[in-house]
Amino acid sequence: MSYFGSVSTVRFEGRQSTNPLAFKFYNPDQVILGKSMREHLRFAVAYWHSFTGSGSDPFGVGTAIRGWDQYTGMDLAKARVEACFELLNILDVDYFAFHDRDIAPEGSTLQETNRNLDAIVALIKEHMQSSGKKLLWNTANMFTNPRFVHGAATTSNADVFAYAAAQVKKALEHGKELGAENYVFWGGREGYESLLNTDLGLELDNLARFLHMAVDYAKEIGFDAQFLIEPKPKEPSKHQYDFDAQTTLSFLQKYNLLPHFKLNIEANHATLAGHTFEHELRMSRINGVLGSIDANQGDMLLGWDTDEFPTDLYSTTLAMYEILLNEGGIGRGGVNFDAKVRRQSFEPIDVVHAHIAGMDSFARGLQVAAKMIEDRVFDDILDNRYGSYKSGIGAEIVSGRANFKTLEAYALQNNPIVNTSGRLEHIRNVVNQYIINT
Ligand code: XLS
Ligand code: NI
Ligand code: NI
Repeated sequence: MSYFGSVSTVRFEGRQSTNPLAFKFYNPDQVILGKSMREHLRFAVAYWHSFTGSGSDPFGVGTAIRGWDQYTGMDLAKARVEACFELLNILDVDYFAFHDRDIAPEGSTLQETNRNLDAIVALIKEHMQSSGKKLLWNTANMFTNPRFVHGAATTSNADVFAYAAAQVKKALEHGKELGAENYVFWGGREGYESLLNTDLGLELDNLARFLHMAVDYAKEIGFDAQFLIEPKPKEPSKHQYDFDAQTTLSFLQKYNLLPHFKLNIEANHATLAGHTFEHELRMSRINGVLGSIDANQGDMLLGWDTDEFPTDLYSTTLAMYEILLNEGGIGRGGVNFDAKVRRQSFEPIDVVHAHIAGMDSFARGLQVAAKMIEDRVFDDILDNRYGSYKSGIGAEIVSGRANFKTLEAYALQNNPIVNTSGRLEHIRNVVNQYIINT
Protein backbone atom coordinates (compact mmCIF):
# COMPACT_ATOMS: atom_id res chain seq x y z
CA MET A 1 0.00 0.00 0.00
CA SER A 2 1.36 3.41 -0.91
CA TYR A 3 0.07 6.46 0.93
CA PHE A 4 1.96 9.09 -1.02
CA GLY A 5 1.35 7.88 -4.56
CA SER A 6 4.05 6.77 -6.95
CA VAL A 7 6.70 9.15 -5.62
CA SER A 8 10.24 7.87 -5.74
CA THR A 9 12.94 8.97 -3.32
CA VAL A 10 13.57 12.70 -3.59
CA ARG A 11 17.12 13.38 -4.79
CA PHE A 12 19.41 16.36 -5.04
CA GLU A 13 19.35 17.84 -8.53
CA GLY A 14 20.88 21.24 -7.91
CA ARG A 15 19.60 24.77 -8.16
CA GLN A 16 18.95 24.62 -11.91
CA SER A 17 16.49 21.76 -11.52
CA THR A 18 12.84 22.44 -12.34
CA ASN A 19 11.68 19.13 -10.90
CA PRO A 20 9.35 20.02 -8.00
CA LEU A 21 10.13 16.71 -6.35
CA ALA A 22 13.90 17.24 -6.21
CA PHE A 23 16.15 19.05 -3.75
CA LYS A 24 17.71 22.22 -5.12
CA PHE A 25 20.06 22.80 -2.17
CA TYR A 26 19.90 19.82 0.16
CA ASN A 27 22.66 17.53 -0.99
CA PRO A 28 23.06 15.05 1.87
CA ASP A 29 26.61 14.15 0.86
CA GLN A 30 27.95 17.66 0.33
CA VAL A 31 30.64 18.36 2.90
CA ILE A 32 30.50 21.75 4.60
CA LEU A 33 33.01 22.76 7.26
CA GLY A 34 34.15 19.15 7.60
CA LYS A 35 30.76 17.45 7.94
CA SER A 36 28.17 16.29 5.42
CA MET A 37 24.88 18.14 5.19
CA ARG A 38 23.18 15.00 6.44
CA GLU A 39 25.29 15.07 9.59
CA HIS A 40 24.86 18.79 10.15
CA LEU A 41 21.10 18.82 9.77
CA ARG A 42 19.84 15.48 11.08
CA PHE A 43 16.34 16.11 9.72
CA ALA A 44 13.35 14.59 11.46
CA VAL A 45 9.67 14.22 10.53
CA ALA A 46 7.14 15.00 13.29
CA TYR A 47 4.60 12.20 13.58
CA TRP A 48 1.85 14.37 15.04
CA HIS A 49 1.68 16.84 12.19
CA SER A 50 2.30 14.51 9.28
CA PHE A 51 0.40 11.39 10.34
CA THR A 52 -1.94 12.23 13.21
CA GLY A 53 -3.05 15.78 12.39
CA SER A 54 -6.03 16.23 10.12
CA GLY A 55 -6.06 19.91 9.24
CA SER A 56 -8.91 20.74 11.62
CA ASP A 57 -9.10 24.19 13.17
CA PRO A 58 -11.46 25.70 15.78
CA PHE A 59 -13.95 26.47 13.01
CA GLY A 60 -13.89 23.36 10.91
CA VAL A 61 -13.14 19.67 10.71
CA GLY A 62 -10.07 18.19 9.11
CA THR A 63 -9.54 18.62 5.39
CA ALA A 64 -6.55 16.34 4.88
CA ILE A 65 -7.06 13.40 2.56
CA ARG A 66 -5.03 10.57 4.04
CA GLY A 67 -5.12 6.96 2.88
CA TRP A 68 -4.83 5.69 6.43
CA ASP A 69 -8.10 7.33 7.46
CA GLN A 70 -10.01 4.37 6.03
CA TYR A 71 -8.95 2.53 9.21
CA THR A 72 -9.82 2.99 12.87
CA GLY A 73 -8.32 2.04 16.24
CA MET A 74 -5.22 -0.10 16.19
CA ASP A 75 -5.53 -0.67 12.43
CA LEU A 76 -5.28 3.08 11.96
CA ALA A 77 -2.26 3.21 14.27
CA LYS A 78 -0.55 0.46 12.27
CA ALA A 79 -1.32 2.14 8.95
CA ARG A 80 0.24 5.36 10.22
CA VAL A 81 3.45 3.50 11.02
CA GLU A 82 3.56 2.27 7.41
CA ALA A 83 2.92 5.79 6.19
CA CYS A 84 5.64 7.23 8.40
CA PHE A 85 8.33 4.91 7.12
CA GLU A 86 7.16 5.43 3.55
CA LEU A 87 7.56 9.20 3.94
CA LEU A 88 10.97 8.86 5.60
CA ASN A 89 12.10 6.82 2.60
CA ILE A 90 10.66 9.24 0.08
CA LEU A 91 12.43 12.17 1.75
CA ASP A 92 15.61 10.26 2.58
CA VAL A 93 15.19 11.57 6.14
CA ASP A 94 16.86 9.53 8.88
CA TYR A 95 14.86 10.57 11.95
CA PHE A 96 11.33 10.91 13.26
CA ALA A 97 9.76 12.06 16.53
CA PHE A 98 6.48 11.28 18.26
CA HIS A 99 4.26 11.71 21.31
CA ASP A 100 2.98 8.48 22.85
CA ARG A 101 -0.59 9.39 21.93
CA ASP A 102 0.29 10.07 18.30
CA ILE A 103 1.25 6.49 17.67
CA ALA A 104 -1.42 4.50 19.51
CA PRO A 105 -4.97 5.10 20.73
CA GLU A 106 -5.80 5.39 24.41
CA GLY A 107 -7.76 2.52 25.89
CA SER A 108 -10.29 2.69 28.68
CA THR A 109 -7.66 2.00 31.33
CA LEU A 110 -3.97 2.84 31.65
CA GLN A 111 -3.25 -0.89 31.30
CA GLU A 112 -5.06 -1.05 27.96
CA THR A 113 -3.45 2.17 26.77
CA ASN A 114 -0.03 0.75 27.58
CA ARG A 115 -0.82 -2.51 25.77
CA ASN A 116 -1.77 -0.54 22.66
CA LEU A 117 1.44 1.43 22.91
CA ASP A 118 3.60 -1.63 23.45
CA ALA A 119 2.19 -3.22 20.30
CA ILE A 120 2.86 -0.18 18.13
CA VAL A 121 6.31 0.38 19.61
CA ALA A 122 7.15 -3.21 18.67
CA LEU A 123 5.94 -2.55 15.12
CA ILE A 124 7.94 0.66 14.93
CA LYS A 125 11.00 -1.18 16.16
CA GLU A 126 10.68 -3.72 13.34
CA HIS A 127 10.45 -0.93 10.80
CA MET A 128 13.43 0.86 12.31
CA GLN A 129 15.50 -2.29 12.15
CA SER A 130 14.69 -3.02 8.53
CA SER A 131 15.02 0.58 7.33
CA GLY A 132 17.85 1.93 9.50
CA LYS A 133 15.71 4.96 10.43
CA LYS A 134 16.19 6.40 13.92
CA LEU A 135 14.15 8.03 16.65
CA LEU A 136 15.31 11.59 17.31
CA TRP A 137 13.06 11.87 20.34
CA ASN A 138 9.85 10.77 21.89
CA THR A 139 7.68 12.52 24.42
CA ALA A 140 4.46 12.09 26.37
CA ASN A 141 1.30 13.92 25.36
CA MET A 142 0.05 15.24 28.68
CA PHE A 143 -2.18 17.96 27.28
CA THR A 144 -4.93 16.47 25.05
CA ASN A 145 -6.84 14.27 27.48
CA PRO A 146 -9.32 16.12 29.76
CA ARG A 147 -7.58 14.67 32.83
CA PHE A 148 -4.86 17.27 32.26
CA VAL A 149 -7.28 20.16 32.59
CA HIS A 150 -5.32 21.54 35.58
CA GLY A 151 -1.89 20.50 34.29
CA ALA A 152 0.25 17.35 34.41
CA ALA A 153 3.32 17.75 36.64
CA THR A 154 1.87 21.09 37.77
CA THR A 155 -1.69 19.90 38.30
CA SER A 156 -3.63 20.71 41.47
CA ASN A 157 -4.67 17.04 41.60
CA ALA A 158 -2.05 14.61 42.95
CA ASP A 159 -3.81 11.69 41.23
CA VAL A 160 -3.13 13.33 37.90
CA PHE A 161 0.50 13.93 38.89
CA ALA A 162 0.78 10.19 39.53
CA TYR A 163 -0.87 9.37 36.22
CA ALA A 164 1.51 11.70 34.38
CA ALA A 165 4.45 10.03 36.11
CA ALA A 166 3.22 6.61 34.99
CA GLN A 167 2.89 7.95 31.45
CA VAL A 168 6.42 9.37 31.34
CA LYS A 169 7.82 6.21 32.96
CA LYS A 170 6.36 4.22 30.08
CA ALA A 171 7.59 6.74 27.53
CA LEU A 172 11.13 6.50 28.92
CA GLU A 173 10.97 2.71 28.64
CA HIS A 174 9.83 3.04 25.03
CA GLY A 175 12.53 5.60 24.33
CA LYS A 176 15.11 3.14 25.56
CA GLU A 177 13.52 0.31 23.59
CA LEU A 178 13.74 2.34 20.38
CA GLY A 179 17.13 3.89 21.08
CA ALA A 180 15.79 7.47 21.15
CA GLU A 181 18.62 9.98 21.09
CA ASN A 182 16.68 12.55 23.13
CA TYR A 183 13.61 12.76 25.31
CA VAL A 184 11.51 15.95 25.17
CA PHE A 185 9.36 17.70 27.74
CA TRP A 186 7.01 20.25 26.29
CA GLY A 187 4.65 21.30 29.06
CA GLY A 188 1.48 22.01 27.15
CA ARG A 189 -0.61 22.30 30.31
CA GLU A 190 2.26 23.24 32.63
CA GLY A 191 1.21 26.77 33.33
CA TYR A 192 -1.79 28.56 34.75
CA GLU A 193 -4.76 30.72 33.89
CA SER A 194 -5.20 32.85 37.03
CA LEU A 195 -3.28 33.42 40.25
CA LEU A 196 -6.61 33.62 42.07
CA ASN A 197 -6.69 29.82 42.34
CA THR A 198 -3.03 28.88 41.74
CA ASP A 199 -0.29 27.87 44.18
CA LEU A 200 2.53 29.01 41.95
CA GLY A 201 5.31 27.95 44.31
CA LEU A 202 3.96 24.43 44.79
CA GLU A 203 3.38 23.96 41.08
CA LEU A 204 6.96 24.91 40.20
CA ASP A 205 8.38 22.77 43.00
CA ASN A 206 6.29 19.85 41.74
CA LEU A 207 7.47 20.35 38.18
CA ALA A 208 11.05 20.12 39.42
CA ARG A 209 10.22 17.03 41.49
CA PHE A 210 8.70 15.43 38.41
CA LEU A 211 11.74 16.15 36.24
CA HIS A 212 14.11 14.82 38.91
CA MET A 213 12.08 11.61 39.05
CA ALA A 214 12.35 11.31 35.26
CA VAL A 215 16.12 11.79 35.41
CA ASP A 216 16.40 9.19 38.18
CA TYR A 217 14.26 6.64 36.37
CA ALA A 218 16.11 7.06 33.06
CA LYS A 219 19.34 6.45 34.93
CA GLU A 220 17.89 3.43 36.67
CA ILE A 221 16.88 1.75 33.39
CA GLY A 222 20.03 2.84 31.53
CA PHE A 223 18.25 5.17 29.08
CA ASP A 224 20.98 7.62 28.18
CA ALA A 225 19.04 10.00 25.93
CA GLN A 226 19.62 13.74 26.22
CA PHE A 227 16.71 15.31 28.14
CA LEU A 228 15.30 18.38 26.46
CA ILE A 229 12.84 21.04 27.56
CA GLU A 230 10.96 22.88 24.85
CA PRO A 231 10.12 26.43 25.94
CA LYS A 232 6.89 28.08 24.83
CA PRO A 233 5.37 31.25 26.30
CA LYS A 234 1.65 30.76 25.77
CA GLU A 235 -0.91 28.50 24.13
CA PRO A 236 -2.49 26.46 25.49
CA SER A 237 -1.84 27.98 28.96
CA LYS A 238 -1.95 31.72 29.35
CA HIS A 239 1.16 31.67 31.53
CA GLN A 240 3.40 28.78 30.49
CA TYR A 241 6.12 28.04 33.03
CA ASP A 242 8.78 27.35 30.38
CA PHE A 243 8.24 30.78 28.84
CA ASP A 244 11.47 31.06 26.87
CA ALA A 245 15.09 29.94 27.00
CA GLN A 246 16.16 32.35 29.72
CA THR A 247 13.21 31.56 31.98
CA THR A 248 13.74 27.84 31.52
CA LEU A 249 17.44 28.18 32.23
CA SER A 250 16.85 29.88 35.55
CA PHE A 251 14.28 27.24 36.52
CA LEU A 252 16.76 24.46 35.70
CA GLN A 253 19.46 26.25 37.65
CA LYS A 254 17.34 26.87 40.71
CA TYR A 255 16.30 23.23 40.95
CA ASN A 256 19.71 21.69 40.16
CA LEU A 257 18.45 20.26 36.91
CA LEU A 258 20.90 22.03 34.63
CA PRO A 259 23.33 19.10 34.39
CA HIS A 260 20.57 16.88 33.01
CA PHE A 261 18.78 19.10 30.52
CA LYS A 262 19.29 20.99 27.31
CA LEU A 263 16.72 22.95 25.33
CA ASN A 264 14.72 22.13 22.24
CA ILE A 265 14.20 25.51 20.62
CA GLU A 266 11.22 26.00 18.34
CA ALA A 267 11.11 28.93 15.91
CA ASN A 268 7.42 29.73 16.32
CA HIS A 269 7.67 29.53 20.12
CA ALA A 270 10.49 32.07 19.99
CA THR A 271 8.37 34.55 18.08
CA LEU A 272 5.40 33.99 20.39
CA ALA A 273 7.73 34.96 23.25
CA GLY A 274 8.57 38.19 21.45
CA HIS A 275 12.00 36.92 20.43
CA THR A 276 13.58 35.89 17.18
CA PHE A 277 14.49 32.24 16.62
CA GLU A 278 18.16 33.23 16.60
CA HIS A 279 17.79 35.01 19.95
CA GLU A 280 16.57 31.81 21.58
CA LEU A 281 19.29 29.78 19.88
CA ARG A 282 22.02 32.24 20.89
CA MET A 283 20.77 32.37 24.47
CA SER A 284 20.87 28.57 24.60
CA ARG A 285 24.22 28.31 22.87
CA ILE A 286 26.11 30.72 25.09
CA ASN A 287 24.75 28.87 28.12
CA GLY A 288 25.74 25.46 26.75
CA VAL A 289 22.18 24.14 26.49
CA LEU A 290 21.39 24.24 22.78
CA GLY A 291 20.19 20.68 22.28
CA SER A 292 17.89 20.44 19.29
CA ILE A 293 15.47 22.48 17.23
CA ASP A 294 11.84 22.29 16.19
CA ALA A 295 11.99 23.77 12.73
CA ASN A 296 8.96 25.75 11.66
CA GLN A 297 7.90 29.36 11.33
CA GLY A 298 5.05 31.48 12.59
CA ASP A 299 2.97 34.10 10.88
CA MET A 300 3.71 37.60 12.10
CA LEU A 301 0.11 38.59 11.42
CA LEU A 302 -1.31 35.88 13.66
CA GLY A 303 -0.76 35.51 17.36
CA TRP A 304 -0.68 31.76 17.69
CA ASP A 305 1.55 28.77 16.94
CA THR A 306 0.85 28.33 13.23
CA ASP A 307 3.66 25.78 12.86
CA GLU A 308 4.29 26.51 9.20
CA PHE A 309 7.05 24.78 7.31
CA PRO A 310 10.16 26.99 7.43
CA THR A 311 10.87 28.82 4.19
CA ASP A 312 12.34 32.12 5.43
CA LEU A 313 15.97 32.01 4.33
CA TYR A 314 16.94 34.90 6.56
CA SER A 315 15.81 32.96 9.59
CA THR A 316 17.23 29.59 8.52
CA THR A 317 20.58 31.26 7.79
CA LEU A 318 20.83 32.89 11.21
CA ALA A 319 19.60 29.68 12.87
CA MET A 320 22.24 27.61 11.12
CA TYR A 321 24.84 30.19 12.10
CA GLU A 322 24.05 29.50 15.76
CA ILE A 323 24.04 25.75 15.23
CA LEU A 324 27.39 25.81 13.42
CA LEU A 325 28.94 27.80 16.26
CA ASN A 326 27.42 25.54 18.90
CA GLU A 327 29.95 23.16 20.38
CA GLY A 328 29.44 19.91 18.47
CA GLY A 329 26.87 21.55 16.19
CA ILE A 330 23.39 20.18 16.69
CA GLY A 331 25.00 17.25 18.53
CA ARG A 332 22.50 14.52 19.36
CA GLY A 333 19.68 16.84 18.41
CA GLY A 334 18.29 17.48 14.98
CA VAL A 335 16.20 19.69 12.77
CA ASN A 336 12.74 18.37 13.53
CA PHE A 337 9.94 19.61 11.29
CA ASP A 338 7.39 20.42 13.95
CA ALA A 339 5.36 21.88 11.12
CA LYS A 340 2.10 21.21 9.36
CA VAL A 341 0.83 21.81 5.88
CA ARG A 342 -1.83 24.52 5.61
CA ARG A 343 -5.43 23.39 5.73
CA GLN A 344 -5.83 24.13 2.05
CA SER A 345 -2.87 21.87 1.18
CA PHE A 346 -4.85 18.72 1.80
CA GLU A 347 -3.30 16.24 -0.63
CA PRO A 348 -0.70 13.74 0.61
CA ILE A 349 1.82 15.07 -1.89
CA ASP A 350 1.66 18.44 -0.13
CA VAL A 351 3.38 16.83 2.86
CA VAL A 352 6.24 15.85 0.56
CA HIS A 353 6.44 19.31 -1.00
CA ALA A 354 6.39 20.91 2.45
CA HIS A 355 9.32 18.86 3.70
CA ILE A 356 11.29 19.51 0.53
CA ALA A 357 10.73 23.24 1.05
CA GLY A 358 11.85 23.04 4.67
CA MET A 359 14.87 20.88 3.94
CA ASP A 360 16.04 23.07 1.07
CA SER A 361 15.57 26.18 3.21
CA PHE A 362 17.73 24.76 6.00
CA ALA A 363 20.30 23.42 3.54
CA ARG A 364 20.55 26.85 1.98
CA GLY A 365 20.78 28.44 5.41
CA LEU A 366 23.61 26.04 6.23
CA GLN A 367 25.54 26.96 3.07
CA VAL A 368 25.16 30.69 3.63
CA ALA A 369 25.99 30.54 7.33
CA ALA A 370 29.08 28.42 6.66
CA LYS A 371 30.30 30.93 4.07
CA MET A 372 29.77 33.79 6.51
CA ILE A 373 31.76 31.91 9.13
CA GLU A 374 34.57 31.20 6.66
CA ASP A 375 34.67 34.86 5.74
CA ARG A 376 34.57 35.88 9.43
CA VAL A 377 31.74 38.31 8.67
CA PHE A 378 30.31 38.52 12.15
CA ASP A 379 33.68 38.03 13.88
CA ASP A 380 34.94 41.14 12.15
CA ILE A 381 31.78 43.08 12.98
CA LEU A 382 32.03 42.14 16.66
CA ASP A 383 35.81 42.65 16.84
CA ASN A 384 35.26 46.14 15.56
CA ARG A 385 32.28 46.98 17.68
CA TYR A 386 33.75 45.64 20.92
CA GLY A 387 37.37 46.58 20.16
CA SER A 388 37.44 48.91 23.19
CA TYR A 389 37.58 45.84 25.46
CA LYS A 390 40.79 44.56 23.83
CA SER A 391 43.14 47.05 25.41
CA GLY A 392 43.32 49.90 27.90
CA ILE A 393 40.41 50.38 30.26
CA GLY A 394 38.30 47.76 28.44
CA ALA A 395 40.95 45.10 29.01
CA GLU A 396 41.01 46.11 32.68
CA ILE A 397 37.23 45.58 32.86
CA VAL A 398 37.08 42.14 31.25
CA SER A 399 40.10 40.85 33.12
CA GLY A 400 38.47 41.79 36.41
CA ARG A 401 41.20 44.27 37.42
CA ALA A 402 38.93 47.33 37.23
CA ASN A 403 36.72 48.54 40.07
CA PHE A 404 34.46 51.56 40.59
CA LYS A 405 37.33 53.70 41.89
CA THR A 406 39.68 53.02 38.96
CA LEU A 407 36.78 53.43 36.52
CA GLU A 408 35.80 56.75 38.06
CA ALA A 409 39.38 57.97 37.84
CA TYR A 410 39.43 57.01 34.16
CA ALA A 411 36.03 58.58 33.41
CA LEU A 412 36.98 61.86 35.08
CA GLN A 413 39.88 62.43 32.70
CA ASN A 414 38.30 60.84 29.58
CA ASN A 415 36.43 63.66 27.94
CA PRO A 416 34.79 63.65 25.44
CA ILE A 417 33.60 60.05 25.02
CA VAL A 418 33.66 58.96 21.37
CA ASN A 419 31.13 56.38 20.09
CA THR A 420 31.18 54.72 16.67
CA SER A 421 28.24 53.73 14.45
CA GLY A 422 26.66 50.26 14.72
CA ARG A 423 26.26 50.21 10.89
CA LEU A 424 23.17 48.02 11.14
CA GLU A 425 21.65 48.83 7.75
CA HIS A 426 24.90 48.09 6.02
CA ILE A 427 25.24 44.80 7.92
CA ARG A 428 21.71 43.77 6.90
CA ASN A 429 22.67 44.41 3.32
CA VAL A 430 25.78 42.26 3.74
CA VAL A 431 23.62 39.38 4.99
CA ASN A 432 21.35 39.82 1.98
CA GLN A 433 24.33 39.69 -0.35
CA TYR A 434 25.46 36.40 1.22
CA ILE A 435 21.97 34.92 0.89
CA ILE A 436 21.80 35.94 -2.75
CA ASN A 437 25.36 35.24 -3.85
CA THR A 438 26.64 32.24 -1.88
C1 XLS B 1 3.62 22.48 20.66
C2 XLS B 1 4.92 21.84 20.70
C3 XLS B 1 4.89 20.33 20.61
C4 XLS B 1 6.20 19.78 21.06
C5 XLS B 1 6.16 18.37 21.47
O1 XLS B 1 3.48 23.67 20.48
O2 XLS B 1 5.73 22.38 19.71
O3 XLS B 1 4.55 19.93 19.33
O4 XLS B 1 7.17 19.94 20.08
O5 XLS B 1 5.27 18.15 22.50
NI1 NI C 1 7.60 21.69 19.09
NI1 NI D 1 4.88 24.42 18.71
